[in-house]
Order: sequence, then structure tokens, then C-alpha cells
Amino acid sequence: MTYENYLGFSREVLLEKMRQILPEKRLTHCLGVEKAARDLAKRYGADEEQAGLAGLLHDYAKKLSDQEFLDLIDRYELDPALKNWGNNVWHGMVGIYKIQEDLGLTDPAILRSIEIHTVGSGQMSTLDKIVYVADYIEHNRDFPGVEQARDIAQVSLDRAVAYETARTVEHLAHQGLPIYPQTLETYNAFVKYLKEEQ
Ligand code: DGI
Ligand code: FE
Ligand code: FE
Repeated sequence: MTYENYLGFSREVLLEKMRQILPEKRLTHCLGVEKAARDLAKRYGADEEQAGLAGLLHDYAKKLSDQEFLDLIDRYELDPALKNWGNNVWHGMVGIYKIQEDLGLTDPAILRSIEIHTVGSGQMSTLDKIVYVADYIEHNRDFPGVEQARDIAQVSLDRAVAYETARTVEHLAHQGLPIYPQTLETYNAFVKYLKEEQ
């Protein structure tokens, strides 16, 4: 399946749509995640087109207003507890409804990987892990620990998920920020992979 099969229009047309709603820096990040996701898919025997499209689209909803997210939560009767969170959680968990509305994308595996790209899940498919990790290690990223994350991602996707989640939880706790319960589920499910023998 090509991007065009999934979308009904070309990658070029998708990029034009994304240029209308995302600042250049965010679009550059999305292109970096597309590339990183394709590379990880090749490395781990997943579908490169599916991973690439999920990576490219993962932050599509990043610039929606809070009010738009709150309306989507109501309209799709999503868990009302989501309303206590913010853009960081919404752009994935709620963003997939905007992607379906705007682009007509229906592939459940792609939508699921975008839904959980920020918080992960205790149960992640290979595609879910690829998008989650690609978002963290894409070549435009520059933060302490990114090189180690890139190295780990070449060896074990599970360990890369564990490493990224542990760093994110540390970072959020260090800043005194609330941690979304599903982020902690991801941490608890994957933390065993940080041990050498796993
Ligand atoms: O959208 P990106 O910036 O590319 O990356 P992302 O979607 O992985 O994360 C967006 C932000 O969300 C990032 O600043 C970290 C934050 N975040 C991740 N997990 C949680 C979280 N924020 C809160 N409050 N709780 C979480 O569990
Ligand atoms: Fe994101
Ligand atoms: Fe991202």
C-alpha cells in the first residue's frame, strides 16, 4: 500500500495540506519522523509505507486550538477525563479524529499509532513502537540522551520504548508536571527491557 492508497491523494498533496496548518519547524520535524520511521520499519521488518505515513502525520493536529480539541472530545464522546489535560496529550489522543475528518484516513493501525505517539500504551504493536521511538530520535532532535536513544533503537525497539518512557517520566516529574496514567502504564509495561538480560 502506498500513501496514495491510504489517503486517496498523493504525498505532495498531503504536504501542501500540512504546510497550511503547521509552522515550518513542525513540518520539518514531521518529515524527520517520517524518515526515522521508515528506517526503523526497514530495520525491524515492518511496512515502510505504513510507518512513513504514520510518522509524517503524527503531529498533524499539533496546532488545533484547545476549544477545537474540547469540541472533538464532546462530539466523539471520548473519555471526559481527557478534558483535564492539554495539547500535549490531546494532539495525539484526540488529534486522530481531526485527521479522519480532514483527510479521510481510515487505516486503524496508522490511526492507533498516532493516537498513542505521545503516551504509549501497555500493549504496543511494532508500528506503535516505531512511531513512538521515531518521534524521539529523528535527526532534527537535539537533547541530552538523544544519541543514546538512537543507539538503543538500532538494537531493540522494546528497549528504546523503555528508555524514552523512563526519560520522559523523569523529565515530567523533575518539572513537577502531571503524568498521564497511560504514560505510567507504558513505563510499567516496558521498564523490564532496561535490564541488560531482556
Ligand atoms: O509532539 P512532540 O513535541 O513531537 O512530542 P510528543 O508528542 O512525544 O510530546 C509532546 C509533549 O508532551 C512533550 O513536551 C512531553 C509531553 N508529555 C509526554 N507525556 C506526557 C506529557 N505531558 C504530560 N503532562 N503528561 C504525560 O504523560
Ligand atoms: Fe507529538
Ligand atoms: Fe512529534
